[in-house]
Amino acid sequence: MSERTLVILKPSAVERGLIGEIVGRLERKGLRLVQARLMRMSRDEAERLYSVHRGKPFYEDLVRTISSGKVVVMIWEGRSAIEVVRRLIGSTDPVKAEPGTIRGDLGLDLTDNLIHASDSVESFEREGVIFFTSEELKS
Ligand code: FUP
Repeated sequence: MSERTLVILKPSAVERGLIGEIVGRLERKGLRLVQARLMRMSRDEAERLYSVHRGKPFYEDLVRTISSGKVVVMIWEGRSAIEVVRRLIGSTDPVKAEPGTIRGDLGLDLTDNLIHASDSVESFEREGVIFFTSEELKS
């Protein structure tokens, strides 16, 4: 079933010039880009995105890192898009991410692991509205 997912290229991916590489991988898989915005994430948006991690030792670093520079916030669509994107991205820790995945091939740092993607329909519904209007989420 076709579904949508939120993907965020973190500041390190943008600074390192990896937008084309990562977007290309998602496109070549057959996913369709339906929304994209190059923007600087506010502290408030970062806190909302990572609210489930509040209180954890890496929380401050996580919020600071993702709001430290420009990010690309996107919505991708396709068959089982949430699972497909998570598999293309690889494990949270780039040290453990399989070669062939985005984090496995291009990342090394744990907190600054290049990319974020929704891990469930519920996460997408919670995260999507932080960055896109209900109109943008549908069109
Ligand atoms: P993911 O969904 O793969 O991005 O992973 P999580 O939601 O579990 O974690 C969110 C972010 O917290 C990750 F991008 C990396 C960071 N993190 C740490 O810095 N240290 C940890 O021990 C776990 C996660």
